[in-house]
Amino acid sequence: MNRIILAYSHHNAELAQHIDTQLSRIGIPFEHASERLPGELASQISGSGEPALLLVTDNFLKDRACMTGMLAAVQSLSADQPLLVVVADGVSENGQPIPTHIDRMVNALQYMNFWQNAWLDISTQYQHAEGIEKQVFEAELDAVRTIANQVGDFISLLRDRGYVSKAQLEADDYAVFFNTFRLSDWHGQYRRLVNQTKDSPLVVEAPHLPEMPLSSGVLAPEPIEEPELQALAPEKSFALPESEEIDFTDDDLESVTPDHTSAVEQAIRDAHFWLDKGYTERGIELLQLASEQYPENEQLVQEYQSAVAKFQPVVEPPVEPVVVAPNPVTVEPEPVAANEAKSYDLMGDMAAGKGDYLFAKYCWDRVAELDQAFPHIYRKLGLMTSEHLQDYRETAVHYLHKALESNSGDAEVMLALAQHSLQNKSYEDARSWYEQAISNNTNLRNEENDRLFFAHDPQSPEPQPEQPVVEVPETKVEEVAPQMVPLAQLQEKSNGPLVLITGATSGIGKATAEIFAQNGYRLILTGRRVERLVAIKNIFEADYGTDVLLLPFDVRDAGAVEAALTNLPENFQNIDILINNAGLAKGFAPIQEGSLAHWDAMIDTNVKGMAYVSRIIAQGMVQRKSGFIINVGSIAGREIYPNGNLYCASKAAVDALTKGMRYDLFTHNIRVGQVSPGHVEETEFAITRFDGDAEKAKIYNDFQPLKSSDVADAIYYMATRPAHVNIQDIYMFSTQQASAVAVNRNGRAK
Ligand code: NDP
Ligand code: 8X3
Repeated sequence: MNRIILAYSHHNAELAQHIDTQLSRIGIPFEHASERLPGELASQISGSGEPALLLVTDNFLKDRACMTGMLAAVQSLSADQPLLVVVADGVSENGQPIPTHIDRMVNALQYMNFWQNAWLDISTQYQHAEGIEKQVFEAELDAVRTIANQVGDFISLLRDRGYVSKAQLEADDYAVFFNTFRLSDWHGQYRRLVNQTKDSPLVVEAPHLPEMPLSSGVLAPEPIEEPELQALAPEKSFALPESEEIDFTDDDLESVTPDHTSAVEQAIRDAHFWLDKGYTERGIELLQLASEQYPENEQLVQEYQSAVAKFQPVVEPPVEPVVVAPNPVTVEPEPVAANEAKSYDLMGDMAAGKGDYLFAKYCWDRVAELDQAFPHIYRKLGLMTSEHLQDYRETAVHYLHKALESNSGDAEVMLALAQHSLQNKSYEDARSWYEQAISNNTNLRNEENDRLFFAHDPQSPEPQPEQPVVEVPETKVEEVAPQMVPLAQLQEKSNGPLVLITGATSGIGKATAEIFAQNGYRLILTGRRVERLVAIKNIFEADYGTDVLLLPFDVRDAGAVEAALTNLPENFQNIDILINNAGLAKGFAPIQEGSLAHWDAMIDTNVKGMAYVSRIIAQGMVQRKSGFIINVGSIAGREIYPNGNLYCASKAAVDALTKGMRYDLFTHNIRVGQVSPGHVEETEFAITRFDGDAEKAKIYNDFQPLKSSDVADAIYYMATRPAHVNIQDIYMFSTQQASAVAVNRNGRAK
């Protein structure tokens, strides 16, 4: 890594230039990225592989080119691409500052609203457009809709990752900047330069940067005269191990190496700086890093322990199940989740008010996921979906029943259920719901409803209409009623087998989710890309009537895994089948050239992530004395191939974990098996392995590999054997592959 991407909206170029000017005085090389420069801004950040400083302003959050793909770009940054987010005032057209706030979810609402309105404006234009112009508007509508859907998540992501204000950036001579990019030595140089500049401006004042057009790419750092450099004594500062430093090439600066004692002192000083300013997480992290590096230093270890004892409860509030406390005053709702639920609720109201019912459903679904007990949420979902989203009828019925769980006498909900029953030709149910509805609220009784719901009751005292208003067959109730009983169906479905699939956003995981959805299973789907999960859920609900719970989390984050899996809604707690699929390969290099970040990503995801998820799910399975865990291993766990080193090691670990878990669980009546495929296409495996390099990722062009659906098939086969059969491993290749290194690449066989 040789540069830092400085990304911003062109409206804020002046601020970006100011930061560049300040820091390039000591040779920090920035590359400017804005929506006005060639290439999509998001891919300038994610595709570069470089660390980035992102200036988030009101202009940025309201700019289509800035926001397109930005959520995915920030999510996709690898562990060795640090990101510093600086939130700063935007600029109005007449140069006035526009404050930018993202610290509360309600702030996000403002931006969600902005994009919703933008979408509505464009859709009005779209309606009046014709021909090619219509196509342009169509593409625009898609893009703006995506941003409207993502802006809230983007702001949440920034809040989760952490950000600083412009003032915090500039505090203590850009300390946060140097800490984020792990440039402690450079911080010393910078502080010294700033002090020298103050003391004797004529000698070391930074020369003015030439007027530089923003399209100039890497801005050349202002040269610092040799004598000035020598005058800068090495700062005693905490430095991370060399391998974690960014590889800048200025030899003079690299020669500055701190001795350990002073490094420890500096680490403690820096940590106190952050702790005192309220950045407890950052302070503790610094102490932790330093004490890991110098474990023999007692003072450091003590400092770390006492900081953890003093601040940790604030940093990581323990995730506790909600319990009914004797004194309601002491049960504070978790404010962030509560705010978020409120914001999505409002967002849903706005969308429904504007007739965007699908988006309203999405928002209210999020509310229900965040807080099942959110007042009236299922009522709203049920009534709106019943009235406006015909394709979601089964889902609507599910919502309505959930609504009755919190208010069993809700007459409007009952009337909606009566209408659904009528549509399903369940005339007895329809009449029964209607009778309950009108006995709870007589205002709902009218002639038309009477005609509708009593039309097929031969016992009914009500007058039979000559021409029924709705299309109903002339058959008798007894003949048709048994055909469909939605409530019974629903109960059967919500008691049906439940499958949790990790990494369901693409490839094998997604194909596996689909085959289980097609066969009537209920699903819990996980992965990091929320928008993908939402799209999959919507399709499965509409096409297969599947009950889907989405749990977006990173399997590498043990805390997130635990929080998600130990707080499952009641009807999603008894997981019958766990499919541990989330995994990846990163890099393809001999051991001596391997990237530490790649190695960490593979071991943390493929091995530790799998273990984190299995540990929690196995606890419930042991209690229930049933369950099936299927791990997605690989040929790479069985045969080693050149340059596969750490990936192969991680998959060999999956093989070992599979066997180990089987030993631990078989006496509890739990089956454990794995599927070990060779090359599989229709996945993002290769593109991920080669860091987005599409050329390198073309590894399946000259032969026919397995398809993701083939592997899904095998998994489904394993999962559906009789209870006494445990298939331990399915080792499968395409016909044109004989081993890890023997592939017939003479063209795709038909
Ligand atoms: P994909 O890249 O298409 O799918 C990988 C899935 O894993 C995605 O859904 C991704 O979701 C998820 N994932 C990755 N990292 C994480 C993480 N940190 N937290 C949560 N989810 C994560 O590739 P495949 O479908 O090919 O890969 C699935 C499994 O199959 C992997 O274990 C892989 O090793 C294995 N495999 C693949 C073969 C192949 O040739 N394709 C052959 C043999 C085995 P998101 O990015 O949204 O988080
Ligand atoms: C993926 C298959 O051969 O690329 O596990 O390792 S391979």
